[in-house]
Amino acid sequence: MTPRSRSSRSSRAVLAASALLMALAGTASAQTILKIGYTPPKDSHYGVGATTFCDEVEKGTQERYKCQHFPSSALGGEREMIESVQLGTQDLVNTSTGPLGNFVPETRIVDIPFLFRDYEHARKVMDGAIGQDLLKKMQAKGLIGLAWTENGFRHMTNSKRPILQASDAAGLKVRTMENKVHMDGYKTFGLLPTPMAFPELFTALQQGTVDGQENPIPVILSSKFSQVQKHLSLTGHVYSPAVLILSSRVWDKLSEADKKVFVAAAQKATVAQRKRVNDDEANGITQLKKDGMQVVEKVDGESFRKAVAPAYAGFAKEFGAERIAAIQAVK
Ligand code: EAX
Repeated sequence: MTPRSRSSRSSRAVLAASALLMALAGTASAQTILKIGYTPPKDSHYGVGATTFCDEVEKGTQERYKCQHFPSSALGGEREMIESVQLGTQDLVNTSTGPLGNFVPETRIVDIPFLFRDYEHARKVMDGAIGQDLLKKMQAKGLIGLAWTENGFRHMTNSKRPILQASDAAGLKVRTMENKVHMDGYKTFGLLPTPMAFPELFTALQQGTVDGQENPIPVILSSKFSQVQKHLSLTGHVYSPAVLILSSRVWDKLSEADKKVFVAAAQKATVAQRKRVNDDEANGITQLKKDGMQVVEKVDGESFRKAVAPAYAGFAKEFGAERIAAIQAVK
């Protein structure tokens, strides 16, 4: 063997090795890990929605995108997470509309108490032209609303007394989300609204900083509020939408094909998350009773509707009476 052929053979080997290294490095750098956060635990409607979304994105992009989950407020409350998604330091959030109106004022309209008749009505509005238009409004704020998921109809819990009608709610100090529309509405029930981020809520209930709170059954269940609250009343006083938001920093880098994958994945997440809401609504009350809660199932809803009716004048002024009417008219 001539020295020359030996050197060419070893340089071929070097080339092959470096090609292999490049291929390995290529694989590694082509995979993007997306950070997704939500306030309830992984075993909740939010976790189900997030997991469905991530599985679909992973499949649809041949694992070029994967998720890392941050459940149980590991990245902060919903306001903080929306801020981080806006900055691009967090990629995704599955959040209620609680603090969203502070970023995208147009979305506030869906937070009006007693606006939606039932789940069917609410889902139809969110999936229809009105809801889809609101998703688009987020874009100007660096937030890509991929799909409306769902939190659920909110009910009141407290440590003081059963709430059968609005007058029973009067005087209770109740934690609310950082949401002015909710607070304006709840004041008409006589409640003393105390806005607070979700991560602080369990301790506040435990220590008696507030008498009560309001949340959908899936949140009451997954956050174990039965440990710190005696009374649950099925007031269903407001629908709480949720939304899967992607940072525009990620969105802007996606190919057209990947954008379609992300949106379709979010729509599948919506179906899965709502199904879990349905299941929790169907089975959760029995569980909460077993856990020791006293549940008022037949609440005098009319007394609440009557109380909030005068506040609708203010809502009409803020959002336009015709916009409110358009939502109510969806059948
Ligand atoms: O979105 O803050 C709340 O009460 C929300 O319902 C909760 O974070 C789930």
